[in-house]
Amino acid sequence: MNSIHNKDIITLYHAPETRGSGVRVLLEELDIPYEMTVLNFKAGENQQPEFLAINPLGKFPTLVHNGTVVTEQVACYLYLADLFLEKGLAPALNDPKRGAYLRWMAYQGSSFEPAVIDKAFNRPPVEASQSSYGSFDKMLKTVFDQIAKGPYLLGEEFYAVDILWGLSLKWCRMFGLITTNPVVDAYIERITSRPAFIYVEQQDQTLKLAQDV
Ligand SMILES: N[C@@H](CCC(=O)N[C@@H](CS)C(=O)NCC(=O)O)C(=O)O
Repeated sequence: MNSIHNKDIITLYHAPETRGSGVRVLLEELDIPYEMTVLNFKAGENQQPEFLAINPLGKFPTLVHNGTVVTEQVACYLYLADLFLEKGLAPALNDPKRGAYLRWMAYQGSSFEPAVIDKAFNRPPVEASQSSYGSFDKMLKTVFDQIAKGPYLLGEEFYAVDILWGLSLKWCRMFGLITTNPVVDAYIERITSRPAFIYVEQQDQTLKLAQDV
């Protein structure tokens, strides 16, 4: 059964090499038709009234499905993987893995990202009990311990949550914000060597070159 029918229109408002890239990878992994509006955020196109009317934050990713606007990357992943549940990239509501799936989706946005941003800007750590992520080291160890169970974040099956983590860990490693280990490196490679990642990475390069002229 395919839950998309001819009238469904999915549009991704995208800028290359942003959090939107992972959402595009998910669209590719789902193998569903989608439209894309590419904006140049270095040129400030995301601050133009037309885009702000859709997402007042002017941020990527921004997704529109039949008029419903979804923003925040974690919400975009959850929305799409559930919308196309038959594609097997999210555990069903009654699947015992559902709790862990939601937990690791939420953890990326509510703990990992704030921790990494604090670190990137050398913000002094706050008392662990007052911080959404506790301490940076404990947060990262929690993620790495989960990855070590492998081969994917929730075990044997690849889910949308792996796209989220594979890409964000790759970027954070590239920017020197996290120190990985061989097991985590192998996980990042396992995820980001998939054809959908390679395709989106190549497409992003082309889009970037076109925007830089
Ligand atoms: N909390 C948002 C963050 C989105 C975000 O900051 N995206 C960046 C690109 S990676 C962006 O759109 N920056 C452009 C701007 O804020 O002007 C999410 O998870 O989607």
